[in-house]
Amino acid sequence: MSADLFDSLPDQRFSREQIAAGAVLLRGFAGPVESDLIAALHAIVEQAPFRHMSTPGGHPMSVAMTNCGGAGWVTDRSGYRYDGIDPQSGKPWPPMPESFRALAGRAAMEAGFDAFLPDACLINRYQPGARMSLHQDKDEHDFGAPIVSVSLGLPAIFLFGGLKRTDKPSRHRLEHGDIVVWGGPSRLFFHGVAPLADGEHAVMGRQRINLTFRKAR
Ligand code: MD3
Ligand code: FE
Repeated sequence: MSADLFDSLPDQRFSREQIAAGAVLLRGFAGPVESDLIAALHAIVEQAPFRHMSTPGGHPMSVAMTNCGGAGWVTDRSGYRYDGIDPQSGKPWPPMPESFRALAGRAAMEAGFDAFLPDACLINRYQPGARMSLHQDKDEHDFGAPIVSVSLGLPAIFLFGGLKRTDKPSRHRLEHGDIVVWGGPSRLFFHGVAPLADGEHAVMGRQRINLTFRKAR
């Protein structure tokens, strides 16, 4: 039997790109554990289905959301906050799967954050046309901890601005398996997602899923 084609290549399954001060894009980092992530995701969504939450202004978001972990991000007429209870079921959010926690920890380590222990994982589902307007993530207590995001499914254009809402955003295409670690100065940069283009992803179908791991408390 011939040697495997890849035997002679270095064992590097991802590539690294610095996209801003403190922001590191690890292209393909989640690829090797894709099937574990998807299986765990199915189990979470069975207990805590995706739903369109409303902004404090009363507008339903185009992105559908759910959470796992001890703290879940929620928005309703009374504002944005982290809550241990899913308001739809009245029960705690599903626990964070070990495969999720381990992946987020390894990605943070690659970006120089040694002991990232997320207690929250917000799960965003984009169907074609769904978008997220420019915002900052400021509902967490410790801005010293990074945020780790994992993209699955259809590609999206991620918009990355600066500390001011009016800073012109750069655009980055995030694909299935890509992970970004956002720490240091970039942690409080304005960011968003352009309307999702229609398409069909071989594994995920007609959607994009984004997992964001946070230290909320
Ligand atoms: C940069 N989600 O859930 S992930 C969000 O693709 C959110 O669903 C987007 O923005 C998504 O809040 C972007 C990348 C991301 C997440 C949090 C950040 C980038 C960030 C916090 C600070 C800076
Ligand atoms: Fe955000």
